[in-house]
Order: sequence, then structure tokens, then C-alpha cells
Amino acid sequence: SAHGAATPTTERPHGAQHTAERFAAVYGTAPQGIWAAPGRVNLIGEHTDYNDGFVMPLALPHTTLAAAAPRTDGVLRLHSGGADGGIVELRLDELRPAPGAGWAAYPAGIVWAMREAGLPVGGADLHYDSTVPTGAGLSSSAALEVATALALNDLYGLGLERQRLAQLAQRAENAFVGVPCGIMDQTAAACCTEGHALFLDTRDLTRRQVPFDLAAEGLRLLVVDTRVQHELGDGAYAERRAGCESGARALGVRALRDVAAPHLPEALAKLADRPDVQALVRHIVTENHRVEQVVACLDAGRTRAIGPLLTAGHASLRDDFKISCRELDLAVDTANAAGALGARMTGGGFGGSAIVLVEETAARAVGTAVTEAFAAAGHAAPRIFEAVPSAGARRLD
Ligand code: GAF
Repeated sequence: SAHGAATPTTERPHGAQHTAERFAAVYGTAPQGIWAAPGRVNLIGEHTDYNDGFVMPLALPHTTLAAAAPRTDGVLRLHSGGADGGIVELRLDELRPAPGAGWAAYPAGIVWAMREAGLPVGGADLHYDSTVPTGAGLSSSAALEVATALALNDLYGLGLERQRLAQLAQRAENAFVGVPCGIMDQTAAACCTEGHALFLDTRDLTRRQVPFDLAAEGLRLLVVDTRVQHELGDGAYAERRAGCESGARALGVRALRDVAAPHLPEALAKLADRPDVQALVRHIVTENHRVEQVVACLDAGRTRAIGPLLTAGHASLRDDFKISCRELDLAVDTANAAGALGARMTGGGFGGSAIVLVEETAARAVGTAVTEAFAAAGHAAPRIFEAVPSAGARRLD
């Protein structure tokens, strides 16, 4: 492979056919269709989405497939090829927010959010297969949510737009599963397109597909899954979010998005007695600016120039937002020392994955250097693979 020490990962499940067969084996009938939604990495714009800011994710080839058929008796049945245990059976009229309830809470939350919004959605049988690594910061939850939302949208003829499906998925995760995430991951799963990164303004939800064809430029984007499991539900994410909101209140703005980069020094001066909040504000304001700079570079065809912006983003997440960890720092520092153009942690933080922008010709050496550094430090072997900008959610069969 182009990245040498990379561990091969299966990007695609055995396919729609396999998932249809599994559905039939579990439920005894054929599914009405198969839907897919991908995992993602975020190129730049971290923790900006709950500050009304900018993000720039791209979809991975790794996907969650949902085979589904409607039911007329008000029952929802859920089965996962990846989870232990059998069929989870729930009555629609008994669905209640269930924080900490495990994987089935994500699809159940989608049905709940749709019904809460007054949409005419009934029961269903669903079976899932997925190749999106879980706990790796690659948005396996959003893939599960959006595959479910798209399946129900089609089964019940709801006719909802992609962005609306993403919003229902975020509502499910916030209110039903109990994770205070922003809108980035669900929008990435719903709206990304092959060969592009998605530039999204999370305030007004305008979005633009920015061409991101690395192979054509002799570049690679590697994902380094550190194997340090990350969890959004453990409080640290909610703490950062609360800190940002408190900063916005202290500054008298609706959201930190409203502090433009040139006004950062004044804003920091106003927060002189709150160094913790100061650091959070500094990250958000500079990160929004970095997203705009990355978009400007890509629009100008200067892809290599985004490297230092990625690395600066990592330093900001490590030093100001304080959500990196030893393994992520080691991946980023080693990749850069071995000749990468830039690298950063991606996603919520506290583990999960880093991304590395690298010349195709250096990809092998950089991958090997990271793997060797992890071994030398006594860390579990990282999983390294290439992020090829892939399609968002779609119906397969
Ligand atoms: C997680 C959240 F789900 C996203 O909404 C976003 O805040 C991200 O962390 C950090 O950018 O993936």
C-alpha cells in the first residue's frame, strides 16, 4: 500500500447483498432497501460547530449499511452485526430519552426525534453492518444515525432534505442519547460528496463542496487511529462547550463565531481574570480563521500550503483547548518530523484519530515512522489508512 506500515482495514462491508442476506436471516423476510452512511474525518475546524463557526469535514469510504423494512404494528426492531446480543425490540409509543442506553439508542433516537417533530414515521425492522471503527473519533454514531434517518425518510416517504435529516440526527443525539454534540458529524454523513471536503457554516448551514482531489496532486491524507478510545459522553466535551458559552456571554456576543480574528486581543483583554476561558476563546477564534485560510488555499489550488495550518490547529487544540493526549501528540510530532506537510488530531479529542497530509512519495516513510514511534513508546499499534474523500449517505438497493 502507499502508506507502508498501514494495517489493512476493510473499508466496505461485504456489500449491500451481504447486509440484505443478514437482514433476511435475522427477520425471516427480505428488506425493502439498503441505505449507507459514511464515517468522516474533519480537515479543519474543531469544536467550532457549537460556536456557530466553520467546519470542513470529508466522508470516509468506511460506511454503515442499514437494511430496513417498515412495520405496521408500532414496533421498532433493531439488530447489529457488530454488537453482541440479539434483536432490540421497542414500542414507538414508549420511546423515551435514554442516556447511556448503548448502540440501539442512536437509531431509536432518530425515530423518537422524527415523531417528536410531527413526522408520520411508523415502526420498522432494521439490521446494520458497519466498517466505521467505533470510538476512533471517526463518527460511527453519526453514520448509524444518518443511515437510519435516510432509510426512514424513504420507507415513509417523508421527502426531507439532507440537512434536515442531519438536524434530526443531532436532535436525537442531544436529547435522546444525551450527548451535547454540534451539527458537523451528522451533516458530513448526510451531505459530503466524493472528491470534496464540505465547507459548512454551522450558523446558517450554508455549505459548499470544495474539490479535494489529493491523488491528482500527488498527495495523500493519512488517518492514524491511535486506538485510544474516545467518548463524547464523559463530561469533558460538555465542559469545553459550557466554557465557550460562558466566554460568549462574558464578551456580550451570541456565539464565539462573532469574535473576528482581528478583535481577538481586545476579547482576551476583557477575559483577563479568567485564563481558562481565555484559552478556549483563543482556540475558537483562531480555528475559525484557520478554516477560512484553508478554504482560501484550496480555492487557489495551493493544497500543500494547508499543511502548516493543520499543524497550527493541533497546537491550539493541545495547548489552549487541552483535548489532545500523548498518543495524538506523538502521531503529529512524529509525522511532521518524518517529512509530513502537516498533521493534527481530528474530531472530539481525548484519543481517537489524527490526520496527516503527506506527499505520496513520503507516505510510506511517514507511516512507518509513526508505527515505530508508537512501538518505542510502548503504545498499542496504531491503525493507519488513507482518507479518500468519499460519498455521503445514499440508497444502495
Ligand atoms: C465531535 C462532535 F460530535 C462534533 O459536533 C464536533 O463538536 C467535534 O467533536 C469537534 O469538532 O465529533
